[in-house]
Amino acid sequence: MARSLILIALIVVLLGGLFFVLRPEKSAVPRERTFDLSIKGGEMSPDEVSVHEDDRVTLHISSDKPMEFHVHGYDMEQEIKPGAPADLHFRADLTGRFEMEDHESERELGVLQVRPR
Ligand SMILES: [Cu+2]
Repeated sequence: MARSLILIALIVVLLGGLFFVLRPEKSAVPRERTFDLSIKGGEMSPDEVSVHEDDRVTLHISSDKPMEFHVHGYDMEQEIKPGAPADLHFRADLTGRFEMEDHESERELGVLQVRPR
């Protein structure tokens, strides 16, 4: 009885290990990624967004002041007003590091990092 329990436990551990070893690389398949970006007093939190090439990205942006959110490289702009968060949707088809900036204050807020797949 004890022996078969040990055997079952061993098999469970082995299968668990196999699952870990054989599971697909997390970055192998494009994913849906959503980030909540909050801008307060000219600082954005988080100030870095990191995704993989071809991920489908949603930036949900809120700000305590009216602003013009700009993602360089992708050249997307979005007006944000206090109390009215807005979303930016895009496919991360350009790799590299891109500045995110407030054109209202011409302030760098953070960086979008897109890693090659
Ligand atoms: Cu800009």
